[in-house]
Amino acid sequence: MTVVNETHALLARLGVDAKSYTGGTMASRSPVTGETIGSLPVTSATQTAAMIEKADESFRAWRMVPAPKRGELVRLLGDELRAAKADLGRLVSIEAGKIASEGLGEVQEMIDICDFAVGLSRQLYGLTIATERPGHRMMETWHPLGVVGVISAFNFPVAVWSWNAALALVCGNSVVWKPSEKTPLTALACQAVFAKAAARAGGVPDGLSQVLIGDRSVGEVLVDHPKVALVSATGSTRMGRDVGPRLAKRFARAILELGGNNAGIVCPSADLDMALRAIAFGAMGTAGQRCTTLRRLFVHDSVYDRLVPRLKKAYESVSVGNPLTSSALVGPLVDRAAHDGMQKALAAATAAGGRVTGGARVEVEGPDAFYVRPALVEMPAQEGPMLEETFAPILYVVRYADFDEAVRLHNAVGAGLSSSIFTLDLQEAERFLSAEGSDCGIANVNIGTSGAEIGGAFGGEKETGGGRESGSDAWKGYMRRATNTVNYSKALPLAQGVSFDID
Ligand code: UN1
Repeated sequence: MTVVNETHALLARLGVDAKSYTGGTMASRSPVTGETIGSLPVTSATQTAAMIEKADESFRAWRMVPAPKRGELVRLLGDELRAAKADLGRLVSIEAGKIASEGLGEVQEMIDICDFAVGLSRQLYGLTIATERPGHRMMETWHPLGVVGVISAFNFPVAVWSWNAALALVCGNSVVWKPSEKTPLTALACQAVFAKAAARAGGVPDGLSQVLIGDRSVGEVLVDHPKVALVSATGSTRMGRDVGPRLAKRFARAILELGGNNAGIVCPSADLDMALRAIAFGAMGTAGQRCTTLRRLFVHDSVYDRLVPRLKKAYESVSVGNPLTSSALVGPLVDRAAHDGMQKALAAATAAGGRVTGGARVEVEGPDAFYVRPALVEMPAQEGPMLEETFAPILYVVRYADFDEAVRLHNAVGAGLSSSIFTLDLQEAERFLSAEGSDCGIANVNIGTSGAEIGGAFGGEKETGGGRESGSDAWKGYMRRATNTVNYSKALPLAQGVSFDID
């Protein structure tokens, strides 16, 4: 079966109407072979505005549904995702180029966040706070926020929507999603799976979850629309620099999950076998196209010559291939631009004195598919392209002698998403996690930078945008907080001892 035939068979099984991916003007292509797998009708600006109005209406009904009942919808969504896991995971592999276990893993991440959100639907707690006034009670109440806009990137085409949607829905919001124009078919599939859950749940208002198909201009309507209370946007720092100020201008909320330039430090006491595996997955997994991909590595002088030659060997031997027909560990880059960006960064690294292992294009599926051998670059110092995120499998390696200097270099980039240290020394580990250690939103010990679980808050600092999605108390970003003070006394004492007596 050709890739396009398989795609259409999967979409049909997942419940997607063929009209939504045939005969339109926006092409979806599979990075696996480079072939066009769908032609989608685009949502116009007028349609987008009408959909947002619909979502607002839907929100007004949904916010009155008790949260545990809202949780029941998300439970059924998780149930439908379990049933659809194999098909949806395969579709992710086709449209985003992920290897099978990563395509399936992404759907598992969706199932996990649904389970988390179901529990949360009975735990949207506020505090009760001691008041200074007699006969008074003070408390916090969390209310639904409104229409939540989601803008997602190609590299996690379905999981990122689910982190936002599962929380937003139990919190009483409606969701309007603008997926990456590189991965619209997986978005249509999620919407079809959602529709199945909604039909089973019953009583779900129309327009509670909607998908916009189009490019940046469609996203801009979402960002600028006065009825969108929050936009959760995942993508480049450049995109965030545009979206953030636009939202701020109209005082809408933003959850930004932008670029990462994640690093690891390998200390003298590190378990090198463990570090090797963690580095290999972190740097080469998903062909280097995760926000959390390991991009910089600082290796202590005393272990450099034991670790780096082994790493090089792994780079030379890792299997690169078609993720649909082989068990290769590294699939394709998303497109030509990704490939060109990688080659440009490698040229700049060479010019800066870097020694490159790997990095060349690998012929797998013809001229329109962009497979590469991951690149390991030994750099004389942290400079040039190492300071930027290049969304491709390039790992820059630098030697260090002094722990404080390694931490300083670690933090000396714009982004602040994920980080890790490999050490068996308690003091080094704790210092890395302390206030003077890693400045990232995620800091790990003896684990790579990527592959976070949904239970923790996900996101980062500095140019990563500061937003948090997924677990912990990230749900609070999707609700509005009201402070309520109730006077059950017969007097009216004023706070701070103020007197204001009228006769
Ligand atoms: C992303 O690349 O945008 O931690 C998200 C990870 C995944 C999520 C990555 N759970 O690598």
